[in-house]
Amino acid sequence: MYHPSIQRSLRSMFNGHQRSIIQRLLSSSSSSTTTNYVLNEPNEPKIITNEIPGPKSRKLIDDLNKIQNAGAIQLFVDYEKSIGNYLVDVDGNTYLDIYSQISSIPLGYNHPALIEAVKDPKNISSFINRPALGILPPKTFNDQLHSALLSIAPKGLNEIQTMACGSCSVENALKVVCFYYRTWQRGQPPTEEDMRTCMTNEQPGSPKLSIMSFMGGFHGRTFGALSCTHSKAIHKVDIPAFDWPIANFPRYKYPLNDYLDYNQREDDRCLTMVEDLIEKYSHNGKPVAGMIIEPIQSEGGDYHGSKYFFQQLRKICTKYNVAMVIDEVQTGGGPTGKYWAHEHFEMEQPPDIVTFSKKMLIGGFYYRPMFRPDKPYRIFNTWLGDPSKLLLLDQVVKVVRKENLLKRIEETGDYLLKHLEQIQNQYPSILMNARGVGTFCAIDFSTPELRDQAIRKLHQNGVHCGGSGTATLRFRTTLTFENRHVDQFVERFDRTLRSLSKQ
Ligand code: PSZ
Repeated sequence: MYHPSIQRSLRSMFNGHQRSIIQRLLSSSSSSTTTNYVLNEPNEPKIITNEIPGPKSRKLIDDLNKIQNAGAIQLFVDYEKSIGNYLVDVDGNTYLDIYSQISSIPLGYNHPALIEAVKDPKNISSFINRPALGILPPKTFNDQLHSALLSIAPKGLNEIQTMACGSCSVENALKVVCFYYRTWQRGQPPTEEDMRTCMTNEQPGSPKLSIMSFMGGFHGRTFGALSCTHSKAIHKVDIPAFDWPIANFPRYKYPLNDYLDYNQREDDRCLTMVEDLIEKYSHNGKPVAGMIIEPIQSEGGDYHGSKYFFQQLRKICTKYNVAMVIDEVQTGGGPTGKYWAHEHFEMEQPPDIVTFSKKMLIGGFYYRPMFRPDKPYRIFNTWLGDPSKLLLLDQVVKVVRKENLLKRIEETGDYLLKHLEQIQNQYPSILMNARGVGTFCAIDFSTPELRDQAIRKLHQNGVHCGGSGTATLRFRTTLTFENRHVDQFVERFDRTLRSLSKQ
């Protein structure tokens, strides 16, 4: 039981408005053990300002711009009023949100299951005492890891390391790859000479190893991750980069069934390049210790790789002892209809490491037991994540299981893709290449300008959305996205396209 003063502060934790929202959400949701939660969503989007951003957003953007570069800010948001798949901005505009904070909101805004977790008095200490997880984890930590993370682990990846964000997960996964590779090369732990030379960034302690990545990939903006990122120049310019091999990721022609031969040759071209680069870098004294790859290139423009491509890639990695790191930061957590997009590929062996963040609410990576670092403190930082996020993730995983949301995402995704295909047939000079798995869908515009205009008009028509690559509209929905949301999108997309084609 909590000390009376903590109980008092608990009672006063929410102001009147917040209490009424929570009351409303909870009263409309039934108990979590019997029926599903009901999201008290608005009926449809509603835009009330003449321009977007509206005047209140614009004022806040101007004010923020006085103290930082606020050029990327689109809107200021009222997160208290946003519910489920609807985002409400400070001007009172309500948007259907198909972007969900760059794919990072699993169940929608203010989901009652998460509010319950925050309200539960026994969770308070988790929210206010953020521990240094690597040295002083809370008594509940092991149970949390099992229940929130290991219960949904990709097959064969039985160990887990938490982190704070996606880039941090990638950086540390790449370090694990290098530990493993050097230990394998040497056949023993680091020697005295390794320990001495690493201090001045010299060989052999700081070895000449490389990590393969793919053109068009995105893995984060920190130094190591940025060397593996090849989506946009503005991410990389002015930053020193490692000389690491960059292979091509397939670029298919759609519809896939009309271009089977072409696409097969494209797979083989990229696979040959991968093997050639592994051999070239090995001859040049920078052996490839690992490769990092997204199951679907997400930032880079929603480029998919086939089952065959990934199955062959896994074989190549095994052949050359190259660790296969699959970056599921954007694809993981359910939007493809499976927790892990790479599971669609049915590779004969699992990847060696899988990184995650975004919809998982906490960052981190799963790894095969042989990749466990040999010594403590080799993978370490102050927070190593945040157990309060594990509490929330645990609720998410329970809701997904109970409400069968992955199955529903698969169905909603089929419905969405069918509509995208219909729309592209209606506007063949503007739209092409509708594609996707689950609701992780995308469609290309004939030019970047048209795509950008469409996004602006969609905002005005009440859809919050974003692009990927240069001319692509991407779908990054929550896991509670349903057919009726698709219908609302389709109606507004059609209106948008009609006005574009009249220009
Ligand atoms: O512009 C940016 O920095 C963006 S926009 C979307 C992302 C980053 N995604 C992050 C991301 C990702 O999609 C993949 C596949 N890997 C790593 C990352 C990095 O995650 P964060 O942003 O959490 O560091």
